[in-house]
Amino acid sequence: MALQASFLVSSSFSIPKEGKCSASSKDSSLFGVSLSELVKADFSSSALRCQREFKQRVGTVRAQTVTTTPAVNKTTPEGKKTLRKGSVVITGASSGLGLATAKALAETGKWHVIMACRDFLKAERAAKSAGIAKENYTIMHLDLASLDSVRQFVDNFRRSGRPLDVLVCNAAVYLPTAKEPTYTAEGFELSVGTNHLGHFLLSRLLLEDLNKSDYPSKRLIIVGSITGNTNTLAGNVPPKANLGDMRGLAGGLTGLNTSAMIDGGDFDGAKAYKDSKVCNMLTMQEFHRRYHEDTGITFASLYPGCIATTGLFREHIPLFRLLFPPFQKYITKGFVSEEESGKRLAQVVSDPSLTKSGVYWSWNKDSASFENQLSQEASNADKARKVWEISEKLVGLA
Ligand code: LMG
Ligand code: NDP
Ligand code: PMR
Repeated sequence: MALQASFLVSSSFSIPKEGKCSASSKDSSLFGVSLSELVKADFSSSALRCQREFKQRVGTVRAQTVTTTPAVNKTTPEGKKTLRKGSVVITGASSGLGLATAKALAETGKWHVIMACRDFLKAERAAKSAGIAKENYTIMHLDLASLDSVRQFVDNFRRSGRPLDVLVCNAAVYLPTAKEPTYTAEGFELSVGTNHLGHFLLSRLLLEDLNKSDYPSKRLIIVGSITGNTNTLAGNVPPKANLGDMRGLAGGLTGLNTSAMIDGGDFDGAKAYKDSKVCNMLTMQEFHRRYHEDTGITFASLYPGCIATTGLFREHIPLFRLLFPPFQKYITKGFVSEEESGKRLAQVVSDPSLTKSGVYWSWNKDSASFENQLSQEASNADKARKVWEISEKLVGLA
């Protein structure tokens, strides 16, 4: 229903082709140093330090035989090698950005999409109504609000025998009107538990599978957002993201003896969402620092534009849902259609020119991609390490 409603909304307005990213849509050189330079300068020593750890944890994978179809498996009569179909897992592909990305990739005929969704029937209906051809997708159950379900998904995926070439962590919940926190199966506040911790466990486990793939460009993508970045106007709309000293996260976000919020403050659903997006962007960078050099995997995040018609706003008050799309279209001009956002994320999945790791991608008003600058907090290496270390304890990896 939410999906149909959002399609109705989007088709009843004229949709501009390009999204504009407001304050953030400036070149990253605005701040003098590009993100890539920062990454090189700050992270080379920690990358070396982490190589050892990586070899201990993941290195054994290399010794195993790869049983999947070789990536380059056909030779055309002209002697050109062709690539097998890529295999991409997209979480939350039953609506919005995830569905649009699945459609964009499937339509190229070069990708098989594993739609990792919590509601099988909804996903099946969504795939059908989006017109995705049967042979181009598989739906597999994944509820990110349960760590058991994440582990079960990983087992099922491995049993399917498919290679993993790209993982897209896209699913999210946004609970702006909630007065009290709600919780995941393990008792973590639901927004951070789903958007960050569920994806954290999933991507840590599937790193091994990505590493096994012989696909020429392997990628792990975590969807971020402008609203988690306080170096933009949108990121300064209260409540602002702020992880503080992470005392709430360290306490497990239980809302019992500790706060349900990462910074230990009072519960605020909109802030919890924005904090979760900061965690997503920090996690991407920590992956990059720890594993890029050794694995060659590209780690990336992005802000796809303001897709004001998606199910993300389903919990917001009706007046907001009514006014938000025209506000973004005509006033901020940050609006982007679901279709356009899907093309953007599909680019980050498969475009041969977007292989750089450690990057937060955005698009300018002509829909051209550029490396954007993250806020101070969302690019703080110490915070990234701390989020990583606390999160691995919470999800049972350490
Ligand atoms: C808080 O709400 C929540 O309480 C909190 O829980 C959390 O969710 C947080 O950050 C998330 O939000 C704040 C929100 C609540 O209020 C706002 O921030 C107001 C902005 C909402 C965005 C919609 C703006 C709508 C502007 C209307 C423009 C329509 C334009 C069409 C134009 C076409 C022209 C060519 O508030 C709401 O959710 C309800 C929204 C109430 C709207 C109040 C309207 C004030 C409008 C002032 C703008 C004037 C613009 C005039 C435009 C005229 C153009 C000619
Ligand atoms: P939607 O609500 O349309 O899509 C979110 C998806 O996540 C749905 O498929 C939903 O499943 C799924 N999901 C929610 N909870 C779980 C769970 N526990 N387990 C598995 N899947 C779950 O929102 P969007 O498409 O807008 O959001 C996609 C991503 O884009 C999010 O990461 C969001 O933060 C990001 N983003 C969105 C922006 C926007 O303007 N909309 C802007 C910037 C970033 P179900 O269909 O079953 O509800
Ligand atoms: Mg925001 C100036 C540009 C701009 C952009 C690109 C966004 C994106 N927003 C902008 C501006 C403003 N917003 C302004 C000036 C206001 C005050 C009127 C405003 C308000 C606002 C609200 C209440 N905006 C919101 C909300 C939400 O509830 C959304 C949110 O914060 O979700 C966490 C939201 C968003 N604005 C955006 C984007 C992309 C969102 C969705 C957030 C996300 O998915 O991360």
